[in-house]
Amino acid sequence: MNKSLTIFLAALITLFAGFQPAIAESEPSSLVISQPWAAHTGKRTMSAAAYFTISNTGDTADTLIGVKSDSAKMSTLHRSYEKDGIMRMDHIPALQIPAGGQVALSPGGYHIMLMQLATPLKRGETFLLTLVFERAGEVPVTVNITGIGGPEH
Ligand SMILES: [Cu+2]
Repeated sequence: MNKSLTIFLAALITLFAGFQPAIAESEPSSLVISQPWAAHTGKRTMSAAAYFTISNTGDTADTLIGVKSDSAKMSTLHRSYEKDGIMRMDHIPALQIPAGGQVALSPGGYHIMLMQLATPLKRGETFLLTLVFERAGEVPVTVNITGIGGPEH
């Protein structure tokens, strides 16, 4: 190796050694995700909703800012609401989980919307979601596929 190349490489290594990633480092998660479920779907159904409860046992609020899943082309956070007697739903960009508090995703309210499912959801099987939180980072969730009425049905 010639001398100038050695100096160049040394400079490069020094540069990278001093490089700090811009993203915040994840801290141990104080979030607990309980009873994740989604109802099974028919063969031609293209979308589904997933539900669970997020509890924040820590003393700092955290915010759900994204969802990822290989089981659908698009997975987003949605909120259902009723207007003029019609159920509608909206995409919401983020959901805050207060310190020491909990937020439930349940039918008629918040849910994870899965659009363009890769395969129909079969009762008794599971699929993986990755929740992305501002502080806790990525939190994997295994969702149980249940009957239409939820975990008890
Ligand atoms: Cu939805």
